Order: sequence, then C-alpha cells, then structure tokens
Amino acid sequence: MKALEGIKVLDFTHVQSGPTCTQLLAWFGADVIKVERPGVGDATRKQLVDVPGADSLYFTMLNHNKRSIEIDSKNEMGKKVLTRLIEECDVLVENFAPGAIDRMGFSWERVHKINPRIIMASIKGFGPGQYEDCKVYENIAQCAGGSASTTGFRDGPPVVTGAQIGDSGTGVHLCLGIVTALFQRERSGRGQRVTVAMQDAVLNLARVKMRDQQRLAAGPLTEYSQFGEGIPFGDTVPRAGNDSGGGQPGRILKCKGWETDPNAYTYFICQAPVWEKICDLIGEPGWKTDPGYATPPARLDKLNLIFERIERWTMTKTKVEIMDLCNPLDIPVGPILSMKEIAADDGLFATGTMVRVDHPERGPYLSVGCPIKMSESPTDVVRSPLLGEHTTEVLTDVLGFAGEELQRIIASGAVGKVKAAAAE
Ligand code: CAO
Repeated sequence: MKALEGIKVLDFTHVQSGPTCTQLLAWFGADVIKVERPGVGDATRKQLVDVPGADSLYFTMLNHNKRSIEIDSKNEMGKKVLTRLIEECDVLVENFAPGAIDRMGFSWERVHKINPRIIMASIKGFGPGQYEDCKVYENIAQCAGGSASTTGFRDGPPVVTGAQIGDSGTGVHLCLGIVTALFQRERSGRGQRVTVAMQDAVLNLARVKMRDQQRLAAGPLTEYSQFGEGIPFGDTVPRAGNDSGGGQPGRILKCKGWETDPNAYTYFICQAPVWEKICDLIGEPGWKTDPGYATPPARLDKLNLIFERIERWTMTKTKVEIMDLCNPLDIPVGPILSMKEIAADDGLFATGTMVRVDHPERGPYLSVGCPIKMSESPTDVVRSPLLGEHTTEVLTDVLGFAGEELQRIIASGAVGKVKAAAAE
C-alpha cells in the first residue's frame, strides 16, 4: 500500500514544473493520468533528443510512474471525456499559460461545479497583478524571484543556478499544497484551488537574501567577504560569490589536480567551534592564540588571507582526502561533485536516489529517483509512458466507456489514433 493509493490525478501538465509535481504524486502512489495532445504530446518528448525516434531524457526523467492518454481538449468529444475524468479524479494539475485552461472551458468555477471534491492545482509564472498574463520559463523565474541578483560575484553579472529552482522548485511547492489540500479534504469533504507562482516559489527559496536585505538597514553584512575587503555596501543585497549563506564563513577552494580537473574543488567552512582544529590541520597553530585570529569577529577582516592559507593546504590534497581528513574533526567540507561522479556513486543507487530504468524505445538510462524516503510507502520507479499508451485502458477501466459509446469517442479523433483492436 502506497501513501496516495486510490488517489486519481488528472495530469494536464507539460514541460518541467508541473510534471515534477505529478511525478512526486505518482511516486507517492497516486494514479497519475497524463493528458496529452493527440499525435503531439508534451513538447519535451521531442526536445533535446539524444536517441532519434525515442522520447527524450527530458521527458522520460520527469514522467515516471504515469499513464498517458491522448485527448484533444478543444474537440467537443474530447471535452466530454475530460469532464468524465474531472468527475472521477481527486486532483487536477495544470501549468498552461495564463488563461489557457479557462479557454478550454475548464475554469476553476466549472471544474469545482463538476466535482466539488476535486483539488485543482496550477502553476503560473507570476501571481495576480502586473505580470499575471506572462508566460514564464525557469530562468525568468530565477531572475524575477531574486535569486539571480544575489547569485554570482560582485564584480560580474547576475547568474542563474543549475538547480532548476524555478521549475522543479515550484513543482515541489505545488505538490505540498496538493497533499495538504487532500488532508484538509479528509475533514471538510471539500476540494479547493491551489496555486503557486514561480516567482513566489523562487523567492521562498531565496528567503535568506530577503533577511539580508533588511539587515542592511542595520549596517554592513559582516559575514560577506566584501566587508573584509573594505568595499562599502550599496542599498541592495550584493552578489556574494561562494560565501556561505549563514553566519559561518565559507568558500570554494582549489584541491590537488585543479589545473586540469574543473571540479577539483572543495567547499570549506571555517566554523568557529572547530577553529583550533583547522589551525592545527593547516599548520598554523599560532593562529589559535593570536588575538588577531582567535575569535570570529577578529577574523572577519582577514578572511581572504585565511582562506588563501587554507587553500595552500587544500591544494596539496584531493577533495576526497580532504573529506576524509576533515570529517573526523567535525570540520564541515564538501567535495564539488560532477554529474559524472554522481552517476557512478553506488551509494546513491543503493538508496534509490539514482536509478537505472529500461525503456522500450531508448533502452536503459539513468534517472534521479525519489529523494523523499518513506518507510511505509517506498518508491518503485517505473518508466515513463509512451504517448497515448494508456488511452484505451483509461477510457474503459477508469471511465467505464464501452461498446458503441467507446467506438464513437475513438471515431471522433478526439483521443488520437487508437487501434480499433485495442479498444475492443
Ligand atoms: N488538446 C488541445 N489543445 C491543447 C492541449 C490538448 N490536449 N494541451 C494544450 N493545448 C493548447 C492550449 O489550450 C493552448 O491553446 P490556446 O493558447 O489556443 O488556448 C496551447 O496548447 C498552448 O498552451 P501553452 O500556452 O500553455 O503552451 P506554450 O508552449 O505556448 O507555453 C509555457 C509554454 C510553459 C511558457 C506556458 O505553458 C506557461 O507559461 N505555463 C505556466 C508557467 C510554467 O509552468 N512555466 C514552466 C515552464 S517549464 O516547466
């Protein structure tokens, strides 16, 4: 028994943000029925193609454990099938451009009327207001949510991060909203509308930078390296390079092999309680008692010098050796791991965080499994569906269409090219 077993999700999502959310729901055990445009499907099926003719990794890695049904939502018969799905499902999730679902005839008011118990969840780029009609993609959300302005180095342009906090980050937020709404429905018996704007989700993840924006009013941000460098602060939170986001100074430092390996680096945190151990480790025992170095405030204006000295030590070791030396001393360090290294990490496969999946069109591939581990609801990763793979199954088993009615639906073209034999 899985946590969400028995919950049916009408998955009207596409690209990355929405599919991230519904993939989590599927991993928690919900029956996720992905509705796709006949003959076309989710645009990502054919984006960044690496195996000609096969669904792309972009699609397969975001749509595990789902069923696929083709429905033309602009066709009258298609609308009828969708209406039946809304009657049957517990959750509807969509991330179309603003207004698109209303134009299809499935506004919240209408959906709620068809099924008062349904939870209708949407992702849009912006919340209500000036920009509510904009189409939004990952990097736009990172920029509008305050992440880009606070990422990168002070003397360089704003930078977007590799982690997809705008798309996948918003999808995770929406998933939490849906599960919480399901929990509330247990008591109220009523569905509700759940919305998350990508700008809001990114801002939520960049919360500590809004903290710093307000702290600026009380004076310079002393933990930023810019303070130690004597560079005055302006009136907005600056980019802080690889400075740590908390109160403990940290940097990315070169390790042995950095000249040829772009990822021969380690993160190193000068945590106050282990300062003396750091001094011994790098060969500066005098800094333990030197009043200019012994306390965190005394070190603030010397952080560049201190990290340069630590780097002279880290450059003599590999990032793994540094991990092995520092961990027993409780000195927080972290190797900069490449995707290649992560893909070869047996430990991550053992926990299911990385998985090998087989696919009929593309053969075996690697994917990231469910990062949320539940003792009573383990995740089995199942390959993504082919376009329309479950059209007949959903029409008959979930919606109960049969006989002439089923044939009329198929003949209308509203559900793609379903093989007549399969429908019998
Ligand atoms: N049958 C018939 N028509 C369908 C259909 C189906 N099964 N599924 C979608 N369509 C139609 C929509 O109704 C819409 O038509 P109209 O504009 O004529 O009403 C059309 O397809 C295009 O939908 P769209 O505008 O959502 O798609 P797009 O490629 O132009 O925009 C995106 C993509 C992502 C920018 C936009 O959907 C968006 O802003 N979504 C909200 C924010 C978001 O999630 N962004 C993350 C993107 S990456 O995860």
